Amino acid sequence: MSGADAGVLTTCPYCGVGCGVRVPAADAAVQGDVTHPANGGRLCVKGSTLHETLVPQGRLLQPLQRVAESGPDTLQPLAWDAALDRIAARFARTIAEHGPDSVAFYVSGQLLTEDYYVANKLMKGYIGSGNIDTNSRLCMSSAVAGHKRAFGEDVVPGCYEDFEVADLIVLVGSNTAWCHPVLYQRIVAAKERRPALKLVVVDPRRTPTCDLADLHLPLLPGSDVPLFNGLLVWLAAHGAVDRDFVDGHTRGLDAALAVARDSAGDLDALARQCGVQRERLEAFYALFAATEKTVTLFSQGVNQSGQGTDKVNSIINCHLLSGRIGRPGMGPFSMTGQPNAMGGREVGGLANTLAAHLDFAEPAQRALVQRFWASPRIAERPGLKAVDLFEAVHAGRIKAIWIVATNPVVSLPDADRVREALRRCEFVVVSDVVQHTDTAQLAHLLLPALAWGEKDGTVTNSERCISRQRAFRPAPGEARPDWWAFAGVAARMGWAEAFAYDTPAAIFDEHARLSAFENDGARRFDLRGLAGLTRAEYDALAPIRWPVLERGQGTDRLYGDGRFSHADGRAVFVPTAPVAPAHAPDAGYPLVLNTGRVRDQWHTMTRTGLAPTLGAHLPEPYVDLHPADALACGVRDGGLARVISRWGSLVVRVRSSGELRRGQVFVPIHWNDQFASDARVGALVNPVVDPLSGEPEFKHTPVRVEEFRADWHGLAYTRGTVDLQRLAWWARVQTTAAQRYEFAGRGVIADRAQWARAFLGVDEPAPDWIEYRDDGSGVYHAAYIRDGRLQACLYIAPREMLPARDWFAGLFERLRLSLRDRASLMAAEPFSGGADAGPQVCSCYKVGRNTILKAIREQGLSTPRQVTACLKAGGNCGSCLPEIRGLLAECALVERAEPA
Ligand SMILES: Nc1nc2c(c(=O)[nH]1)N[C@H]1C(S)=C(S)[C@@H](COP(=O)(O)OP(=O)(O)OC[C@H]3O[C@@H](n4cnc5c(=O)[nH]c(N)nc54)[C@H](O)[C@@H]3O)O[C@H]1N2
Ligand SMILES: Nc1nc2c(c(=O)[nH]1)N[C@H]1C(S)=C(S)[C@@H](COP(=O)(O)OP(=O)(O)OC[C@H]3O[C@@H](n4cnc5c(=O)[nH]c(N)nc54)[C@H](O)[C@@H]3O)O[C@H]1N2
Ligand code: SF4
Ligand SMILES: [Mo]
Repeated sequence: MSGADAGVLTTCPYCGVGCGVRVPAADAAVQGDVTHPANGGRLCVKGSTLHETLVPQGRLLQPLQRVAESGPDTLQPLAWDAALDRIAARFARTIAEHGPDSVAFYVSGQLLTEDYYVANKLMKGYIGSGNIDTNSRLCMSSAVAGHKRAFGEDVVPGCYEDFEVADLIVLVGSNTAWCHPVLYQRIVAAKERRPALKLVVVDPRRTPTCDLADLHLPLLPGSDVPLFNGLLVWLAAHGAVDRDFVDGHTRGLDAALAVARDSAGDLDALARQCGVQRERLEAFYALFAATEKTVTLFSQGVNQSGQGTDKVNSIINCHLLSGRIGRPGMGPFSMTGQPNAMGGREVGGLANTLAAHLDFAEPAQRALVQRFWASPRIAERPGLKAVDLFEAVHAGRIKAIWIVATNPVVSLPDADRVREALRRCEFVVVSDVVQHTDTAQLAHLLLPALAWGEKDGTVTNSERCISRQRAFRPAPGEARPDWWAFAGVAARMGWAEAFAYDTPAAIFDEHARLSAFENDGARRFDLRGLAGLTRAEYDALAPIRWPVLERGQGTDRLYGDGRFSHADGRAVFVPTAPVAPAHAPDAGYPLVLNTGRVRDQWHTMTRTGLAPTLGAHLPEPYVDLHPADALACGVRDGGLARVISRWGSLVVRVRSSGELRRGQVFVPIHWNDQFASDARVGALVNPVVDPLSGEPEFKHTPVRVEEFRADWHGLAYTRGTVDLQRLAWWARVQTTAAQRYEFAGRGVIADRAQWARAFLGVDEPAPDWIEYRDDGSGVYHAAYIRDGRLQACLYIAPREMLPARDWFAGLFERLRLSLRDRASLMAAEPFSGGADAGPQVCSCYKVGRNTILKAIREQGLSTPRQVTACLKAGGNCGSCLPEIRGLLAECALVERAEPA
């Protein structure tokens, strides 16, 4: 798939949509792959800025070990051989002294299938413990458990085309517009072609995904089970039952319906329980009942809950009752988060699954896997799930852990305890592509991994489509594939022959053969048609949906024939009784904290944080809350607030977007110690998990919000580093040529100029330093210029009286500052070169809020299409169209309020 014309075809390493990417040349901007079934050439802003992340900054380039003798936190390079020797020896010794369950791997849905397969085989088949878990525990495990209960296997029955042929799409707990933008664009395009296609969003927040929704149900957090139980009862009562399907292909309806009837009550009670108007509830139920072609997509608002698995089954129950599954345009659809969340499930990367959709529960299945691997032992029982696994590290039961492609000190609940657990752990190995992460800081040994563009293998997206990630850049420094590191340790532990892989193709072949091994069709996950590929065939592999029973023939949909994976071939209705959240709000912690994603950042920002285009949309960590709650808590929009739970706290900017109802707050998950002084929201999250799946309740923690008092506030842009110790609070973001810092401090600064120079690290005796000061008001502006180029600028003010800032970054790109530029810097206002564009709305074309508002007002624009025609904004990935529509509405409101 490489060639002078085509460039290299590969797959986006971000979300589970799994878009195909074309790389025309190693240093050129990437494009969408028009031949890929997931995206047909489209990319969202994260995908289209991938080249901005291919930078050497921050890369981990050689194995490093922490040496205590040379003082705290000293890292010394060591050779790969020595590093792998050390891991193998340490793991072997720990296992010999304390047994196989005293060690663990914690891996990730961002690994390639080949990496994942080798890690899982080593732990379960050779070390003989189930203690390998993955960040997919935090993401997909409730969907996995729900699928297994209902279908007998972890299968997503449908495919993306179903969204285009459906007549009703229900999005439950999914901010699709921001988190799965290309799928959302496919939905938007389908709705434009066919306005009769209805869209319902079930989310406590009014997210950008609600923009085009025909109906939004802003349900109370956690009330999905009663909502879907109510739907089940309604469908049964209103004749929307597929009797033949239910009788011939399912079991358990009566019990499920009885529980649903018990819990749902009458419609008024149900509406109160869910916090939605009765009319809206009825409208949703009636629409669902009347629409055969219905797809229900669900994501983290469903999975990440103390009752996540029941939420999943309450949705699937409704599809089973109406027989809407596995046929075009209908079915429950679990959207995966990470690029290879699905691949990890195929290899059995979760602690409670074995491999290739085989399980621990059946001795015959354990024996099968052991026979295939010809391994000395096989784990006898499931290992510890992520939250319990880190608890075991904390308690000292797990003494050595290898963490690969995930950042648990940020992303697990009760994250300060996770940090403490790793601090106590005797031996922590971290494999990552970057050197500085909150987790890497606690590693005894750091291993450099290949990043996107360098690694080579396969991933599987939400619709079971296996795609190649191909390398198009050489490995930098001594970075190596993760599978190679696992195989190297295995070899040193005495299992060289079983791990003698020379290429990812060899690993994939073994994985495909295992899926087919003694598989008479009982396991739908079957890649027999992909076994025995030559190296060249593997390299050229085109995207294909599993099961693949014949070479080149994928499968669009499963279960359309009504034959499920349970032994009796039937699907199961699971009774789902509603359960109250483990921790309810009370007087001390009156608000419910919901956490999730923003449009332009990916998780802990190790890669998207490098892209200036992506930092411009929402540059600071924030807490979003209702204006009335803000007032009650004594915080202001734009001010700083401390958010506190029983488990931890953080300090972030206050924002009242209007998306939240009273009683709820939202904090994004991305910021961490590398990007802000105090913004790891994981520290606040209650360590409550779903009893079946072990997936954490990330969307519901009681908190309170207080003002964070500071005596002065500041803003700085610099090409260099700053002295963060001088600040009470800070957050940083990458702009084109400089880092931007927002900050706040306490106490009195005696000499502002001296303070500013020390803060910016300016130690030249006579720098080109310009400043403006107003000692009466406490305002201070300074800029530092070298050889005509701007090096840094800084603004300090009491309260948040800081200048509009989105135009500063451009000054760092000038080769020589003009007199006007210097004057602008001191006035903190652009004199030339256009006005302040305002915060970025369209990241693809870099169009700011002020520019859009001005065009709307001055040119009388009234539709997003006109805005795009005028400014290009919204014309590429379309993720900003909801915001553009919002700005149009804002202008229309103002016009109505003040008629000309
Ligand atoms: N931009 C961006 N995209 C991403 C990612 C990223 O980091 N950044 N990460 C990827 C990954 S790994 C994942 S898992 C996906 C996640 O994709 P999503 O699941 O769409 O994202 P979230 O923001 O976690 O949460 C989804 C929604 O659930 C809602 N919610 C909260 N509580 C409830 C509830 O009780 N019921 C219901 N019905 N809804 C509720 C929240 O308000 C939120 O809007 O995104 C993927 N895509
Ligand atoms: N409060 C709250 N917490 C959450 C969530 C939430 O909604 N709310 N969502 C949860 C979900 S769904 C998810 S998926 C997790 C994500 O959380 P994490 O997995 O912890 O987040 P990432 O930043 O994606 O971490 C991936 C790490 O692997 C590195 N990396 C990238 N590629 C490779 C590679 O090929 N090899 C190696 N060795 N390293 C690599 C990156 O630099 C980064 O440090 O967060 C979970 N945590
Ligand atoms: S939608 Fe997801 S897979 Fe597609 S380009 Fe965007 S981040 Fe990448
Ligand atoms: Mo995820």
